Amino acid sequence: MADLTIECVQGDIASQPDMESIVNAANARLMPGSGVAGAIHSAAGPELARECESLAPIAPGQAVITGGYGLPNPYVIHCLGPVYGVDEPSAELLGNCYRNALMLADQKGLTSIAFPAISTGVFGYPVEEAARIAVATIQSTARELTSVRRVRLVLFSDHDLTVFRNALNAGGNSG
Ligand code: AR6
Repeated sequence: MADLTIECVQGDIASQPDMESIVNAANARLMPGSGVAGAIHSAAGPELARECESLAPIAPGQAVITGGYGLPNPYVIHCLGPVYGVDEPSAELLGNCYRNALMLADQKGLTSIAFPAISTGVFGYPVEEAARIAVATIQSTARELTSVRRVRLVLFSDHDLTVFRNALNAGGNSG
């Protein structure tokens, strides 16, 4: 499809009220953790963990969807990123996260989705490589999307924002 907007912003994934869905950098059990998973579960409240129980465990690259509960977003899409150096092939598994999350949002008829930098925290994925994979996968999946129109990449640090913006610019987009 023609008109997919991809943007990079600095911020907290749990504070993106204008997005219909946000992505959780989950663990296999879909339980609250640190980083992104901690922020999402604490904002959503305990009902999110209860819904997650019936969907777990998930495998690296997989995505599942739940409600957002106390979050400002109606939906959360939970992805399990690869642990860098452990889950192989890591680039393919990380790409699968972005692709599967986008396809799931699209199947639900959602128009917007916000991603954190999956796997680049506790799971140790180098941010430059992760940014290239994220941008390339979003761009290559774009033509299959029928309802998703806006993709936001939410980066926690200044440095990560610069890296993702550079990857997006190198890929021929602005943001
Ligand atoms: N909003 C946006 N980005 C954030 C936030 C936030 N609130 N908090 C951290 N980041 P991580 P992973 C950045 O560790 O590597 C969890 O405990 C962070 O700086 O959340 O996929 C789960 O339970 C980093 O750049 O996810 C799993 O066990 C990026 O988000 C495991 O960690 C991802 O960091 C998942 O590890």
